[in-house]
Amino acid sequence: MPSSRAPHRSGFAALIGRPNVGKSTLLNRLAGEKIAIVSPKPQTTRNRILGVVTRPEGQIAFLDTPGIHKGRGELSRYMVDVALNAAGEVDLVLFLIEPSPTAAPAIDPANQEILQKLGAKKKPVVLVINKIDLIEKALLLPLIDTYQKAFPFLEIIPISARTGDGVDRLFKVVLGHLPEGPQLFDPDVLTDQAERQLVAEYVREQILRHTREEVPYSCAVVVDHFDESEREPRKQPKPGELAGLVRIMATIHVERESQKAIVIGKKGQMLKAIGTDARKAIERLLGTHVYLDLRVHVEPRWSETQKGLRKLGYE
Ligand SMILES: Nc1nc2c(ncn2[C@@H]2O[C@H](COP(=O)(O)OP(=O)(O)OP(=O)(O)O)[C@@H](O)[C@H]2O)c(=O)[nH]1
Ligand SMILES: [Mg+2]
Repeated sequence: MPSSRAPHRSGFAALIGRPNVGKSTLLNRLAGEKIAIVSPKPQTTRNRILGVVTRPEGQIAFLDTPGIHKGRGELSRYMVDVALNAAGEVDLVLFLIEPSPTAAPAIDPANQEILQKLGAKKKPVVLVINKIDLIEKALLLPLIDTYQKAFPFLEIIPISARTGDGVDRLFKVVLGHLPEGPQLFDPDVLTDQAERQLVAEYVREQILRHTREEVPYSCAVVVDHFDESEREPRKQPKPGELAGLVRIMATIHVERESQKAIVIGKKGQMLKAIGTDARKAIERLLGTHVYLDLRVHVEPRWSETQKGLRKLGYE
């Protein structure tokens, strides 16, 4: 490597913020692949999700996290713990906010509280103002000014995770604050999630899309069987083509009979729609044909106890 080249840098950066500000959308944009599910509903992400971005000048391991919120129940406590623990483990925190298109550029109490918690972690923090595609440019400067006065941010970077505006610059700025060092992950590694986990998340994404009110918060998806015996591993399908077959059985756990009835729908229509949309997305993910068998099971109050969470894979 010529000596004039900048040194190779690497490290971990956590995406932290309130629910729905676009953390997972940003992770997917950075990684160039859909490794985290996204929805217009808050509290979509429930676990820490690794997304490794490898470039010639360096490698950043991003950790997407659940939105920090005040919610009742064990699941909310678990999610907030996951996020704050991730913030404590990384080299640098990316604190994401979304600007209000109308309100004065004040820091809302929820973000003030998160900033206090981040301050206690004593980690360098970059403020990322996301969704700038939604606001007038003129509103940005007063917002930056307000936040700058409230916290010693390393940098403040406006982006749109949806359009990609500013995301490349964000990567470069973050990398510049990471230590010199070798690659931490094999360059082929994109995430640490197993295909089974991704499949369960893709099914949950369709439940979030198709249902409303409490069902999204009360559902959990577990893949029970993942049969790859007809996968044809040697056959590399061309992009968009499917080769071989993967048979998947998954259970959608809800907390009440009434929720089960909603997820199944009249004459099974809802479950069919969820299954069809999930299958198509999973086929694109795996590059194989997919046979997807979904069942619905009532696991009373699973989100309210540690035991219930563990039973459904949140630990
Ligand atoms: N207009 C616009 N919408 C965005 C942008 N980034 C994310 N969104 C939308 O905001 C919503 C929430 O996005 P997510 O990526 O799921 O947000 P999150 O912060 O991961 O949410 P939680 O996982 O619930 O904490 C989705 O409808 C996204 O499409 C953006 O830059 N511009
Ligand atoms: Mg998310």
